[in-house]
Amino acid sequence: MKLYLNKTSPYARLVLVTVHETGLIDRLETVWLEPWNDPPELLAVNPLAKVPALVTDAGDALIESSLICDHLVTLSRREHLLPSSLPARTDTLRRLGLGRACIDCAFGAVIERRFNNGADTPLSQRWQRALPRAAATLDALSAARSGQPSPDLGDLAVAVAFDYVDFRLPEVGWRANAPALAKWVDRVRARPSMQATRPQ
Ligand SMILES: N[C@@H](CCC(=O)N[C@@H](CS)C(=O)NCC(=O)O)C(=O)O
Repeated sequence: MKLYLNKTSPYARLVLVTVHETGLIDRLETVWLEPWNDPPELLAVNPLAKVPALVTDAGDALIESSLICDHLVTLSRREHLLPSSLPARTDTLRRLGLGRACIDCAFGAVIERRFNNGADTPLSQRWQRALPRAAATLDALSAARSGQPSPDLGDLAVAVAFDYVDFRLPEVGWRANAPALAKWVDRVRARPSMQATRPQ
């Protein structure tokens, strides 16, 4: 398998963390590139010029981080990461959706700034305001997660999202709203998969 990615993308990080958690790291070839430059090798696998993109062993190009993670979990048969039966699957998908949406808000706010000479726009402000609210919602779900021996895909998405917020938007201050979530994120963040993929 070949994964196209860059160092700071939280979407790419979620996929790379999942590669570690599924035990598939030895089967992975990585192609590091800058998507904003529209590199031809990325365009050949993703016409939208975004990372992550995964080319499977069968030669199929997959895009969209959540879908790539779903593929990796299925391939690895590590069911605890994304259970196949209800209601456990719904519970994981609910947190995966919230975590991924938080990545959208945080990444969107950072990109808005980048394209406006570092200034916040109404959109970037709106997305930053959403993050503490989402943290409060996730906080209520975190107490049940803290008893789990290992994280699922929902936990990984949430941890990647709020680690990215701490890295790029420390002023958001989501922890005050969400002490249980903060504790759980810190525990997930200590895992080798998260440590090996820290943005720099
Ligand atoms: N919904 C996509 C989002 C991917 C995405 O926006 N990636 C950024 C990471 S830097 C990117 O490649 N942006 C380049 C662009 O938007 O042109 C996913 O979940 O994989």
